[in-house]
Formats: sequence, C-alpha cells, structure tokens
Amino acid sequence: MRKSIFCEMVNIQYPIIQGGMAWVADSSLAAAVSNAGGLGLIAAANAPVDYVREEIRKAKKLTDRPFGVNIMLLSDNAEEMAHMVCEEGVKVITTGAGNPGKYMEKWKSHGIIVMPVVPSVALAKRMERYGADALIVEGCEAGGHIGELTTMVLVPQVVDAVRIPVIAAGGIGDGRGVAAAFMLGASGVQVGTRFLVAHECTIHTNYKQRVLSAKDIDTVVTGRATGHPVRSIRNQLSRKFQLLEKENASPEQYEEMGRGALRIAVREGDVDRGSIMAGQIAGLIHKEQSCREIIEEMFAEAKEKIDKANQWI
Ligand code: TUI
Repeated sequence: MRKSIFCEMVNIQYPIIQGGMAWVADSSLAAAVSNAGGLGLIAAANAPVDYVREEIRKAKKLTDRPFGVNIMLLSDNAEEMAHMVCEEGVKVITTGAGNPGKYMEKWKSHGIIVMPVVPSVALAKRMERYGADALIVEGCEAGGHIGELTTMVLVPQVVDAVRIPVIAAGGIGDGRGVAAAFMLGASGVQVGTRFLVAHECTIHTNYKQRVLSAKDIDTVVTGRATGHPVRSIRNQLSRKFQLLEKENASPEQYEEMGRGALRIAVREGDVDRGSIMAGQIAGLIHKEQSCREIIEEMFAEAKEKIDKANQWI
C-alpha cells in the first residue's frame, strides 16, 4: 500500500484521524489510535490549560508516534490553549466550532500542521488562503456541534474548491464509509463515534451502552436557535431542550441547561440528565473493540469494497 499525501504529511500509516471529542479524547484514546497507525487527538475542549498540557505529556509517554490536539474555538480559554500547544511542541492541530484565522501565523511559524474543521465551501477556501495544510470537512451526520450540510454533498464541493488535502468526517463508521469518502475525493477520514466504544476509550460504560444500543433514528439535533446546533442521542435532556425550543427560550436558558451536561454523561454515566453526543452512524455500531481492531477492520473492508465496485464500474 502506498502512503497517501495526507499520511506523508503527518507521518502515519492509515489515513484516519480520531475525532477530537470533548471530555472523551484523552491521552489514553489518542495514544491507542496513534499506536495503531492512525492519528490520535487530545481534545482541549473547555478543559483547563494545565490539564490539557498534562494529557499531552502523558500521550508522549504512551506513544512515540505523531498525535495532535483539537482546539475548540468557542472555549473561553481557546487563546491560552493556542499558545500552550506551541510551548509543548505539539506537531498537529485541528480546530472546531469556529474560525482559527488569528492563530494560524503563530502555529505555522512553529512548524505545526494545521487542519481546521470546516462546515462550508466558503470557510474551506478562507482556511486554505490562511495557510491550512489540510481540511477536515465535516457533515451534519456527525455528533456534537455541527453545520448544515451532509458529508455526501459537502466533501466533493470542497474538494473542487481547494488544492489542499480534504479529510471527510461525519457519518463514517466502517469500511464502506471509508471507501465512499475516497470516492468523494477525500484523502482520509475522521472518525469519532466508533471510537467512543473502543476499549481504550475511558468514558463511562453507560455512555458506551447508549451508543451500542442506538438505532438509526435515535440521534436528534438541539440548540439550532442558539446558533450552535448539537447532535446527541435522544434522552431526557434532549427532550427538555426540545421543549425549550418550542417555548422560544433565551440563549441563557439553553446555556444553563447545557452547562456540564456532556461531562456528567461522559464521566459520571448520567445518561438521563447528561448530553450523549454521538453521530448518526451510532446505529451501525454494535461491538466494543480495540483501536487497532477498529482501524485494521475499517481499512481491510474499504479495500474489499473498492475492489468489488471495480468489477461493476
Ligand atoms: O466542533 C465540533 N464538534 C463539537 S465542539 C463541541 S463542544 C460544544 N458544546 C456545546 C455547544 C457548542 C460546542 C461538541 N462538538 N466539530 C467541528 C465543527 N466545527 N463542526 C462545525 C464546525 C464549525 C462551525 C462554524 C467550524 C467553523 C465554523 O465557523 C463559523 C465562523 O466563525 O466562520
């Protein structure tokens, strides 16, 4: 197997990034994905800067392979986080939930590979102009904070609009999804939801069980009115959010209900009052595996599907 441009760029074996899932993507998960030949990510999310710094140091002890950090730009400490990753010698940065333009020059001057998540062609073009090395193009099948367009329509439009490599994200959970992403012109994939049930993923077992038992229609999008729509598995909290929407609640009311909701689901296993962020592909995920099994199975299946399609097309 020849290495793709994207694999050469970040020096990994398989063109797969593990999603930078808030409260989930820690040094254990990131190192396991990197050790299996993908690119693991540590999520900075809303965590304290020194906590993320420690996670980076732990990951360096757990793997000698490349890994990255995802910076969530809606966070109050995004700016401080943006500087800390330079101090810690992080090699790869992905960003989410905003425009990282103001940090690009600094990151590039530190030789960091920067891959913003984009939900539109316009932002993709802007990020390319700012010097992004690759783009993670995320469709609204994804879990967590999402844009408007599906992976199927967004990826080929961005591929046509930019010259840098495109990584497809949103709705990819097995080898068929990987094969489809490559057919759309992507150079790699980002996968979140399937890694939620990895052995090395340290989230509460109640959260894993909800992902494993989810059916196709079990995720919902709430918070559209706030400008920050979020996809999660339907539960008591998502129903409360839907009621708020009906009542045209204020952004403050949403914020109050949402505060700490992801943490209590992920860490305490409160899957009634907590937010169970996951993508629509959860309905396809039925077993817990190691990160290595997940990655090897996905790429073996992708190869098989592409070979098979070759007979007919
Ligand atoms: O960021 C994500 N997924 C996330 S972040 C998160 S934490 C959170 N919790 C509650 C509310 C909001 C955030 C949970 N899941 N994915 C990457 C992603 N980025 N999806 C969409 C975007 C995005 C949206 C708008 C990227 C850029 C953007 O730009 C707007 C602008 O300023 O131009």
